[in-house]
Amino acid sequence: MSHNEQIIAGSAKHPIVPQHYRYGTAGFRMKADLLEGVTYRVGLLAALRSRKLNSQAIGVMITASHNPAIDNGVKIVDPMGDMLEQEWERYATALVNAPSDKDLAKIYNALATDLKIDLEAPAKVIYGRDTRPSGHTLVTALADALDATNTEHVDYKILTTPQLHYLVRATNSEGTPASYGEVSEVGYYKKLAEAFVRTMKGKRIPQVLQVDCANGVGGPKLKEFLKHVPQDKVPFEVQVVNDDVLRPEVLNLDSGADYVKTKQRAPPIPKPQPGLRCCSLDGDADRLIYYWLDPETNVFVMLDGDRISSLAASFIGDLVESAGLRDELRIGVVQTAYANGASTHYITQHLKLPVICTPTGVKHLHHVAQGFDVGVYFEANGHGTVLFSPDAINAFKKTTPQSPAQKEALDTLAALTDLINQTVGDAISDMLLVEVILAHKNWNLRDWALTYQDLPNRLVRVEVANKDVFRTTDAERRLSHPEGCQAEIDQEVKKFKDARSFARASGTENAMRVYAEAATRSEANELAERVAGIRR
Ligand code: 16G
Ligand code: ZN
Repeated sequence: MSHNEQIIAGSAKHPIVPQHYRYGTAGFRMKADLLEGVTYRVGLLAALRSRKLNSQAIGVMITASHNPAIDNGVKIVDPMGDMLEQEWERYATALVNAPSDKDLAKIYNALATDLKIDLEAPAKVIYGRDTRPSGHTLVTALADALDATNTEHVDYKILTTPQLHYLVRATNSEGTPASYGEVSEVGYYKKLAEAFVRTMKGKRIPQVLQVDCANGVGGPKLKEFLKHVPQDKVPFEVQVVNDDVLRPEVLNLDSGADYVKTKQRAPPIPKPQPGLRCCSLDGDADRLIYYWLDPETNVFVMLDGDRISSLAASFIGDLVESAGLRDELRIGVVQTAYANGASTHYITQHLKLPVICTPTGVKHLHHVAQGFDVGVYFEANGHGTVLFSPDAINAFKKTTPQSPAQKEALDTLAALTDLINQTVGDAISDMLLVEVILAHKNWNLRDWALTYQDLPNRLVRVEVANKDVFRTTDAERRLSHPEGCQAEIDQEVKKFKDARSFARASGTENAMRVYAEAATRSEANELAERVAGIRR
């Protein structure tokens, strides 16, 4: 069979359900039964991308993160472990929407011609999936696309999303001076465990940490990670809860980082215990939220992505200062419009660090963070990481220390560059980072929460006929369309103290989101309702 015949035959085995598909913020994500044909076509695109980029390995991750168990999703990972280049999202959309198997082959060939891709060049794609049962079928469709295009492929089976990102970068940097680590899942654990022990420096954490894994892939992977930390070096007791991956229906059910962040309360199971330090991962372990019930007041206190971001910026900023590198390295924080105003104020006024606001979606934050030597980025929902530039890594390793304190700071910074996942937000790695910082500062969650006080806020989802009429500007902080809408929002905001509000179209569902914050909870609620009521 010719290439074309193979592509057409494969596509006939994995038919597409006709409807309009779009490669969005999270790749293609929807009910799993719509995704088989989509995944086949994504496989074709991943093969093209590898051939375009000198046969480097491209990743494909099959997950629907915090969504319900019946959903699934598929997204592409670029060679350095970052998200698919934006320009290519259009090509993905074009391929997936091909009306017939034959049209698919035509579009595939046209893309190869337009992008000057040699279809005979070698190509490599590696992939993984979360614990959703539908992942099996989707992986089969993907593998068929890779066989049809004569692409080498490696199935890493069940992984967290950040583990796949790690593996893509490790594969492409193997044997080079920029090697990112051993090319295996175990290599990932070894790298993190070694860096964790190195940054902890023998410190012990007296309190237990309870980790809610949303009954997703994070549970088994976290337990696997802990086996790689030498027994005598485990600095704390970890209780892994909600780690049932055998009953698919409980995935993300009343648990996980998204539940905690949106409901602003602890999962009902296990029963919340006052004073217990807790954190939650999401279904594919790339988001992290901390919380506890303050034992003195019995009030639920949440430490979200903004808190992790400001904690990391403060700790790393101080280390860079002690390392004598403050004038050499540019440190900055990247947030979205959802960042609590109090966190932005704390970072700019107290930490004296610049903050840049970008549109929602990790790819935007990641890209801007790359402009700093130390770029801290987190979405309020707990997805984020810290990026170090080659200059920064070099400075940490090559600077000759003039004092024990400077040496200590340089060593810790160097270890942090290994502890923190440089490809994408990683809940396990971020959790270790938070633990290291709290241990170094000798803080409990109350100390952390006291750094600043969040402004009360409210997020509402608004059903609209067509979300696409709502267009934003200024990093989603203002509406440019429909005309006049923004003026009405401004009018409402003016009526409240310390208030801010914005409306934006969701990138993952057909709905609008309205965010409001104000001096008191009731004012934040009222402002959100009023802005949500502005319809065109
Ligand atoms: C996706 C994004 C997440 C963002 C969310 C916003 C990635 C990996 N994920 O889940 O970062 O917060 O979309 O959803 O970029 P929305 O547009 O529906 O509000
Ligand atoms: Zn996720």
